[in-house]
Amino acid sequence: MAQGFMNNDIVVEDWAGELTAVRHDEETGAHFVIAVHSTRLGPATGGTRAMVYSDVADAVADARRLAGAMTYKMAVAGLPMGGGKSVIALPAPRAELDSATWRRILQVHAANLRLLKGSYWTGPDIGTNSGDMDILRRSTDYVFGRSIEAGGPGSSAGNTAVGVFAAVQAAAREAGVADLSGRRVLIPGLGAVGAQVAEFAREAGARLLVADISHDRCAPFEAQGAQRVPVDEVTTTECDVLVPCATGGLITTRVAETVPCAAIAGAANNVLAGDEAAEVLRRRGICYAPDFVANAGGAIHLVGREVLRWSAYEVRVRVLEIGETVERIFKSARAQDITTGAAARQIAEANLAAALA
Ligand code: PPY
Repeated sequence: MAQGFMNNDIVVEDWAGELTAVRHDEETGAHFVIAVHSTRLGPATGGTRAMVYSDVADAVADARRLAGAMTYKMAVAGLPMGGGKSVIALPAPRAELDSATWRRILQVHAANLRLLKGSYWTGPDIGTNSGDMDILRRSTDYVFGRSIEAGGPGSSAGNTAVGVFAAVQAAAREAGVADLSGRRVLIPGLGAVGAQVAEFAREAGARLLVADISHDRCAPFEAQGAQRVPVDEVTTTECDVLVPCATGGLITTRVAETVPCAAIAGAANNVLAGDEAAEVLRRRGICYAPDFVANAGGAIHLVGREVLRWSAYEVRVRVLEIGETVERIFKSARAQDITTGAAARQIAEANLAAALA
C-alpha cells in the first residue's frame, strides 16, 4: 500500500555527502534511503534504521544527518571506514507489520545493498537487530552485526553501553564530579543500550532517574530504588548528568538554555538539534560529550571484530579509550574556547585529511 506522504521534496543542495539513493517499494509502501556521506577512509558504514517518518524528505534528511555523524564517528575512533546510514521509512510501526511484509522489506533492502556493490556496508540500528542482519546476509555480503549463532559478533549494545558510561564518567569529571556515588544520573531511553548504562550507573552508586514510554522497561529499575521521570519532563528535571539514550534531537536551542544539569553524555545519535544548541551549552558551562564520540562503542565492536579481526578483549580496551578521547576533547575545547563538537570535528577532519595525503 502506498503511503500518503505530505511532502516529498528532497533538497539536494544542503548536504555535502557523496550519494543518496532513494527507492520506493509499491508492494509494501516502504521507502528506502541509503546515504553515503564519505568513503574517504573506507567503505561507507552505518546501521539500518527502520521506523515511521512523517514524509520521505524527513527520512532522507535523517539518513543524511546520521551518515554524516558516522563519518565523524569512524574518523575520531580511528576506524578505517567511511560514513553512511540507511533509513527504511515503514508504512506502519514494525511491531504492526506482518512477517511477510517485513521479509519483503529486507529483500528489497538487500537488493539495494547489492546494487551499491560494497560502497556501503550496513548493520543494526533502531528498528533492526542481529536477526535481521542474518537474513540480509543470506543475499548480500555487505552486512555487519550478524548474531553469534550465524557467525557474527552479536549485539553491539554491550560495548556501546561501556563506551557511553566511560563518556558519562569523563563528562562528570569535567563538571567537577569525580565520583558518581550519590549523584543524580537521568537516563531517558531504556532500550538495549540505555538499560545497560543505567545498570552501570546504579553499580557506581548513582541516584538513578529513568524515563521511558514503556512502563515495563522502567519497572525493574524502580524496584531497585530508581525514580521514574515522565518522558516529557526529562529536560526540566534537575540532575547531575543527563544521559540521552532514546532517539536524537532532545537538546534543542531552547532546551539547551534551560536544561538543569551539569553534564550531558549519552548513546543517542544527533542529540543536539543544531550547532546553536552546542554553543548555548558551552556558554552555560554544561559539559557535553559529543554523541559521535560517546556512542562509538557499537562501531568499534562491529568494525573491530569483523574488519580488523580484533579479539573481544582488544575491542573492549579500545571502547574504554572513549573515556580518554572525551577527556582530550574537553581539554581542547576549553583551550580554544570552542564547543566540544567543534573540537571533536577537528580531530575527525585531521584524520580525514591525513587519509587524502
Ligand atoms: C552507529 O554507531 O550509529 C552505527 O550505525 C553502528 C554501525 C557501525 C558499523 C556498522 C554498522 C553499524
